[in-house]
Amino acid sequence: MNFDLNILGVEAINPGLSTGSEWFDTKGDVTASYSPIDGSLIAKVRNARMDDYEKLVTKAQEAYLKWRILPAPKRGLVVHQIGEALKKAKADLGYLVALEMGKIYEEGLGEVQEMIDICEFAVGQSRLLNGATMHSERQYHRMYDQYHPIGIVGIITSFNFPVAVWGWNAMLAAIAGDVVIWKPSSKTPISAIAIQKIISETLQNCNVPEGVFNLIVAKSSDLGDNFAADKRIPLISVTGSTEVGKRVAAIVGKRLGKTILELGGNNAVIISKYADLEMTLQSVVFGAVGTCGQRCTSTRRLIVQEGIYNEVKNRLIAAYQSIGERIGSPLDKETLVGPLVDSTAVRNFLYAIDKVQKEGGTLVFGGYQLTGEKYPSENYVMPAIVEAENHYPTVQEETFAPIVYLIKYSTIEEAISLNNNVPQGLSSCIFTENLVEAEKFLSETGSDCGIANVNLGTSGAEIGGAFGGEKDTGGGRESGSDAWKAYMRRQTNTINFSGQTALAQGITFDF
Ligand code: UN1
Repeated sequence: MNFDLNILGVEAINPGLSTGSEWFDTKGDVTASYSPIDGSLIAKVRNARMDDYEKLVTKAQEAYLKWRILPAPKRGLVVHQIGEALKKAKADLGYLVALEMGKIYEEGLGEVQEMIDICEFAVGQSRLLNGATMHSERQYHRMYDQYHPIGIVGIITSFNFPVAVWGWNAMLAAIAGDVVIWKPSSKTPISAIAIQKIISETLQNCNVPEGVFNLIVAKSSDLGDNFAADKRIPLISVTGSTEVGKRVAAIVGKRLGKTILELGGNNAVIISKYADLEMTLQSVVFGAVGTCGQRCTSTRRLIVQEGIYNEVKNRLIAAYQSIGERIGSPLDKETLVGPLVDSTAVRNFLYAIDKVQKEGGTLVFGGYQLTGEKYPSENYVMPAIVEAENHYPTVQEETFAPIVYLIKYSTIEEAISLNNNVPQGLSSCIFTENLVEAEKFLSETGSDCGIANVNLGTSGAEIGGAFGGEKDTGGGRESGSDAWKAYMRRQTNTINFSGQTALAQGITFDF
């Protein structure tokens, strides 16, 4: 590896707190970020502690008073400049994401592109923070709703998309007039530090007050619950496991704060006998093994029509065999699958493989750790294919690793019911050329997920659509469509220009 972190402004030891362009001497202990690729040290961070956090919140509160009165399209211009800065840094940042998270370079670039896309989306949205105008039931009254900024938005992100998820949240929050405090995953703090360095010049050039784009690197054990409990943060957006989401939501809920929850998925692909199998397999393989199975949208279950089950199984095994040759360093051009993020993830992978077999599953491919010269750390695994039944406890859980469960069905109704019969509800799809099946899958009696696709996979959503899911996935929506509304408070306004008092519902109250 001959990548120079200085290009992105990252130092050997970095402070864990920034309010935009300024960095603060944090007082916590130093933690190191190691690459999952080969265990080499990337850089270190001095964690923030609660007293550091207090300084940050004070700064954010002050900044909010200034930022919220800047007209939204002007805030959009700042976001436009952030997008330009990210474009310039795309190659280096994509590399750093690959280095720190372990996804292949191509996907690292894709992740940065996702951020650039949301910047462009947010710039347009900054002129479209529209509310509705309603007709009043009272004469000479006008009624409308409008959206105002909400205040400080806490953004808790996970390791698997170490930069893009911040982008989805922060760019919409920024055009909405909010200020953000970003707490990245402690597995990928250096990517967050690089982002902060990349945007800092832009923030200065645009005269953005310190305290609008804040970053705090801290241990969850120090900051986590305090952050969630802080009444000064009206909205907390969490991307991560269902377990983490439930914990944060309970704390935020207790103070009646708001949350955007984007949690675990258990995403299925229904493969109908009417599917174009060539195209289906391509999508399925990317969804199941891409990012080494570490997307919340990764394909975890294949629900296959019984008439084509054996053919799908055999072709899938053949595809996995060729993928097996392309596992290695994500920085190598030939690689399609990099390592898991750390040894805990490997343990969870092996544990799930073992457990599902005890429950009755049959391992038909992979499912083991890879060792040898080609694998410079202990984090590489051979993606697994397991024949299983939907109700097995392991199949019902999200294991953040490349395991795909093969499940048989006979009728489309049964396939839809299997798709829905898990606690999570993020992404789903059906491969079919049959219109009736496709429409059934998308109808109110179809998929119960936040994302439902026809003839394309479960992962790789575009930013233009609202992103998120139901049930244990948490119900939140980020990114496109009208997800921006979650970052604002709605106000209903009625103006009386009749010169008289008129009560609604025709009530008279004369005295
Ligand atoms: C995630 O895994 O947390 O649809 C997000 C996708 C990406 C985002 C994934 N656009 O797979």
